[in-house]
Amino acid sequence: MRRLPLLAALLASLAGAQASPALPSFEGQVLYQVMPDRFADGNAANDAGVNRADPRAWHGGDLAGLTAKLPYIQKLGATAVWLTPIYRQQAANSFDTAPYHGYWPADFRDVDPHFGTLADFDGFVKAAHGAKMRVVLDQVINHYGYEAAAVKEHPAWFNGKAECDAKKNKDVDCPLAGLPDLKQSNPEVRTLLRGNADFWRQQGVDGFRYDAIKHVEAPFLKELLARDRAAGTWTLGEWYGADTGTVADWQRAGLDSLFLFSLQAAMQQSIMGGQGLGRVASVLARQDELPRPGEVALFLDNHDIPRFAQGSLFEDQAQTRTRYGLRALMTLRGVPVIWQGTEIALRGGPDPDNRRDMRFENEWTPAERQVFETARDAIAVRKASRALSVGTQKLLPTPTRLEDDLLLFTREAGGERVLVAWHNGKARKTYSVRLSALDLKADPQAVTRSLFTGQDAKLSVSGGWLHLSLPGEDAAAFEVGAR
Ligand SMILES: [Ca+2]
Ligand SMILES: [Ca+2]
Repeated sequence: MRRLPLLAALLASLAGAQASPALPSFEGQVLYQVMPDRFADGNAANDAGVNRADPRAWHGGDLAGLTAKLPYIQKLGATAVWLTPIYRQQAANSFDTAPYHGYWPADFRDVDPHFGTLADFDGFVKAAHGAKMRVVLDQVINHYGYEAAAVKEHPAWFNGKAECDAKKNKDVDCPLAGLPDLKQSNPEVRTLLRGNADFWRQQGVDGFRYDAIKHVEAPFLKELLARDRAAGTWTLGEWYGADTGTVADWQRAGLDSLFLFSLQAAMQQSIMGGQGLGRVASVLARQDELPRPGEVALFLDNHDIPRFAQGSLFEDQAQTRTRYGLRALMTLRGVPVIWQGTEIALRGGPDPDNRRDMRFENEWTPAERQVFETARDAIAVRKASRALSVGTQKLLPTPTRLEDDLLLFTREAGGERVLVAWHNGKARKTYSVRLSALDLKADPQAVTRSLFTGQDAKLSVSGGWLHLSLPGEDAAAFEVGAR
C-alpha cells in the first residue's frame, strides 16, 4: 500500500513524458534540394517528350539518375535530400510548359512515369537510408494540376469563382496562378490530403516540405501538422517571402521549420549585391523571436527565385561571391539548404532559367570545381564542429562605423565556442576591436587560423583587443575556446 503513491507518481511522470515526446528535428542536418527532371537522367526509356533544348519541356532526369548520384551528394557532405514533387502529373502542357517541375499533380499517390515508378522511389529511399541520409518529399496540398481529371470529376473539392469572390482571404480561397484550388473545408478533401501524407510516410519519407502554405486553409494545415508530428515526420513549410515573425508564428502553430526568406534576401543583397551587412545583422538580431531557431531552413536560392550567382554580371565575381555565400551559410544556426548547382555557382534568371540542367564533375570548369571544393570544405567544417552545427548563436555588437563591412557572432555548444566573421570589404583588411565593445571575453592567445581550408584569415587577442586579419568578401570561423 505504501508503494502506491510512488507507483502513481511514476505512472504520472510516464504519462507526462508520453504527452510531450521529442519533436521531429533536422538540427545538424545539411539539406540538398533536387528537382529530379533537371538533375540526372538514369533511364532513357522514360524520356517521352524530352527536349533539353527547351527550358519549358521535360529534360529526362529521373529517380534512377538521382539514386545513381547519391554518392555525389554524399561527397558534397549533405545529409538529407529534398525532392521537388514526383507525383504523377497532368499529361498535357499548360502555357506551353510541361509539368516537369512536379507542381501540377494529377494523382497524388503515384510517381510520374518520367521519374520512374513507386518501386524506383522505394529503391531511392532505401539507398538514401542505407547511406544514412534522410529524405524530404515535397507535398502539394493547395491544388491539383490545371488538367487533372479530378477537377471535372469532383467539382465540390474546389473553390470556384463564387468562393473566391465571397471570401475575405483571397490568398487562401482564390486560385494560385489559376491552379484548381482545393477546398480543405470539404471533408472529402481533408480525407484525401491526410491519406496522401500517410501514403508517402509509409514509403519511408522522413520529412515533408509543404508547398505554398500561405494559400492553404490554416485550421486544416494545423491538423495535418499535428498528425505529422505525432508520426515523427519533420515538416518544413514554404511561406513565400516569410520573415522571422511569420516563421515564429508557424513554428508555434506546429511546423518544425520554414524557409527564412528574409535572410535569403539580405544575404543576396549583402554578399552577392555588395551592399552593407547591416541588413543581415538586422535579420539575425530577431533570432530570439523563434521558438526553434536551430530548425529554420536557410538558403542562398531555390527553384522559385533567380539563382544566387545571377546577382553579378560577371561570372568570375559571381563564383567568388558564391564561395563567400556558401561559407557564410555554413556558419549560421539553422538547417542549411543547397539547391542543386549552387555548389558550382550555376547561373540563371527567373523560372525556368533558374532550373538549368545540373552538370557534374566531368563537365565542370576549373572555377566551378573551386566553388565545389569550397562548398564541400565548408560543409565538412560545419559538421566537424558541434558549435557550428547545433550551437547557440549570439550576435556581437559591431562598432557602427564597421557594420556595413563586418558581421561578428559566436556559436557555442558544450565547451566549444567559435567566433564567426563575415567581411564585406572588397580588399583584405585588419580590424582591431575592443573586446569590451564586443561583450566578449577571450584569453590572450597565439594567432588562430580560420577553420576553412585554404583561407588566409587570422585572429589574435592582445591587451584587451581582438585583431582580425580578413580577406575581402569572405566569411571565416575561428575556434576561440570555452568562455
Ligand atoms: Ca529519364
Ligand atoms: Ca488555396
